[in-house]
Amino acid sequence: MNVTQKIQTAYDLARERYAEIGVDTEKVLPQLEQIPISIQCWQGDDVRGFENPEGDLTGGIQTSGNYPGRARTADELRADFEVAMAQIPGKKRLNLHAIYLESDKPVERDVIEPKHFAKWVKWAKAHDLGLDFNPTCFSHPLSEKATLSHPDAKVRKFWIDHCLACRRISEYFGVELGTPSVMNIWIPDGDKDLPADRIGPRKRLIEALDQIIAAPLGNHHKVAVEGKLFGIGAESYTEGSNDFYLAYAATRKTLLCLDAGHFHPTESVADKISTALCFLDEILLHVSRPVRWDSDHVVLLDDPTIAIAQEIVRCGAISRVNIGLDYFDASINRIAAWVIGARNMRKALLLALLEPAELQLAAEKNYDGAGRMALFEENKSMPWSAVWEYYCASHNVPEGIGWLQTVRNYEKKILPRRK
Ligand code: RNT
Ligand code: ZN
Repeated sequence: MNVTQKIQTAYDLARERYAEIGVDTEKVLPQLEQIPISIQCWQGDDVRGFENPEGDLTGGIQTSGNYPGRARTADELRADFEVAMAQIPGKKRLNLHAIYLESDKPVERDVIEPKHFAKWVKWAKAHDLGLDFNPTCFSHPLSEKATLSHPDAKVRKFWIDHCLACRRISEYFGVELGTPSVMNIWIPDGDKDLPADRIGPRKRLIEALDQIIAAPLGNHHKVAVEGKLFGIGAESYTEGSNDFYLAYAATRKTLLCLDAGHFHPTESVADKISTALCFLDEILLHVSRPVRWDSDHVVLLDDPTIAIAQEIVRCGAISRVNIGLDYFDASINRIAAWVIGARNMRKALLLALLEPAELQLAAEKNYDGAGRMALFEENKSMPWSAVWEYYCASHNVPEGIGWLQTVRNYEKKILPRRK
């Protein structure tokens, strides 16, 4: 316990204020602590992985910036992640991509095996982390034109086999770590310009996905599918649109992944959560921050992020929404980027749990629009930060910006060695 008198006093006052609006902070905090956030490994090394770290990042996603200190090996990535983890309160998972395998000799993606991830599993066990997974259907010579929807059956088969291999690895994670692993399929397939045939590739994609999910593999992993509106170089068409995958997930009983950066700027991603939950048992989120054409800026404590957290809580769906982060920023300290985004997601969840839900619902039931609006607005100035500081301090995580010094000290110590 690192709770100073100042933090305790502020918390006691805040707790009383929340009690007045029917919120029990003592009940909220253990709940908050238990919500897992799956943190993306790829923030630590600009989505390079260890299959071919010098190769180009393709598939219409990009990291910009050349901040020094990128992790070059799995050991470096793990060491960096440990520093980040210590600054982030609450239950955490790590989200890996297939290219983060560890092997002495090159292994083609269609034949990767659980053994290539054995070191990750051992480390995850030691740190009480669940592992999630992703086939890597980009940054590869065979992904240049298309992957699961490629017109050439041989190329399609390569990617189907890759996804099947990934399902075995994801299942292995789930078995070993005792917590189901979510395996998310995202493919970059699309077109820069107006296609003459939009339905053919979509039908091929359905067929490929059906083959991937046909193999029964135990129930320690779950498959999710992630849609996207457009990518760099695929501005006019992506066959794996949100509509496509929503229908696919609903008819096949997979999870749907909603990436906050994959929609039109004026669409509310939060609003999609309740719709998806009406038709699917579970969903996956890639919490991210879209900025103009980029879908992957560091997550801030902004209105869209708070709205997402509110929807999860308001829908009573904490156990049905797998929260993952998806952003990659190479222009700032990468460990700090991890910490800032993950702390913000946790703060958004706290804000959502601290809402005066009963009062809000009562106002709505009475069609008391002014009352509901007043509650929403007054809630914004409630002393939630006192609750946050108490929460962090009581879990031995820095309550404020103190974490940055730790990250900077680590940076000073390790950066010179990574030139
Ligand atoms: C790309 C998707 C996808 C990737 C990661 C690296 O637009 O969001 O989730 O960001 O798989
Ligand atoms: Zn994503």
